[in-house]
Amino acid sequence: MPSHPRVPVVPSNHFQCGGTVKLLFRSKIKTTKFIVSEVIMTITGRIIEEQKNYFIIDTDQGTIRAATRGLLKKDRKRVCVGDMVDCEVTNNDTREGIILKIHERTSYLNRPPLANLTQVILVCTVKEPPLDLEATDRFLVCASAYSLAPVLVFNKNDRLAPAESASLETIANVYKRCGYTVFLTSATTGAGLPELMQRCSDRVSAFAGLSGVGKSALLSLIFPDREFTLGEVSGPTGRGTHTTTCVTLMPLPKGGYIADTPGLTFVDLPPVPEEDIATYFPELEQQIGKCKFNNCIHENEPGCKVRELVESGEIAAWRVEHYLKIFKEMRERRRQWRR
Ligand SMILES: Nc1nc2c(ncn2[C@@H]2O[C@H](COP(=O)(O)OP(=O)(O)O)[C@@H](O)[C@H]2O)c(=O)[nH]1
Ligand SMILES: [Mg+2]
Ligand SMILES: [Zn+2]
Repeated sequence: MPSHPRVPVVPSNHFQCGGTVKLLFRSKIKTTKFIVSEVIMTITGRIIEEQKNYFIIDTDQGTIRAATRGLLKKDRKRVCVGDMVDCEVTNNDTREGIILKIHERTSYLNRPPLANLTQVILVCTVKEPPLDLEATDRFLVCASAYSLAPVLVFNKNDRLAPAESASLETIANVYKRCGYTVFLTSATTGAGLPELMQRCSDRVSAFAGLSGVGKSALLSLIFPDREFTLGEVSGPTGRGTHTTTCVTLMPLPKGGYIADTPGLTFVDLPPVPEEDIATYFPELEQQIGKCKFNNCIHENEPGCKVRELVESGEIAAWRVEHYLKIFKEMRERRRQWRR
């Protein structure tokens, strides 16, 4: 028997060392010799699916099925799809392991539970269903309030008459001037798809939008090997007939994931102080401090810089209208809490 710690021989079917794989050694002292009794391999990955007693973890060495018994009880309850975790691989043949640690999250949505989402993609159409700019602006405020980068996709562009295309162009330019990322796509012709896919790589994205705008059609182009039901009727509210309780993250070939959350609506704004609402409208945020009154809400106060820019056509009047509507709603909400 050697008198030194034995160097463990990692069987060839084990993970290769490197990348995010770490090897730890649990040694036991037996008389005067060290004998490596166990090799613990920890690997970092992202939870992409929740199953009955397991989570499916996507790692750069393939997927593993991991239980949460390595976690404290309070952490076991909160772990969810999207979380980055460290796992101990307990059986490399069956690709099983246990989760040891949850990494800190960058964002969290609770309905459906989803951690570390980086961007939300609002799919809309000019017609079928008709474009609702107020809902679009609410969505943008909502995404920013949750610290998620919003992306706007105007789909079904193959269906537009020249005049409709021109007015969409005007609207898209308003959003682009504000600094938003905008794509014009068609799931029928594939137009705009490469640009949208490029934007999704290395990010964790979720699609949102009304029923019928073409979310499933776009996803079926992005993931040709998966099945998506098109034209699914999803109830009078457009929120779907059944609530999605479990989310799955679909890995993209070039890195990144897209969540299959058909029910992500984002219509309920989180509580935000009304005076902060302007900071969620980039073109209004840029005017902070430029109005005559420093508490100007840009409604009809004298010396309002925002009104001046609306007059000169630099700021879209409808954006300011939507801002004011949300501002007043938030003010009302806050007054009600005070009662
Ligand atoms: N002409 C045209 N039809 C589309 C486009 N995208 C989706 N559709 C159709 O619109 C309907 C609703 O699409 P679907 O993907 O199910 O919408 P979802 O409810 O947002 O998932 C289906 O019949 C699709 O074939 C598009 O870009 N152009
Ligand atoms: Mg769908
Ligand atoms: Zn003002």
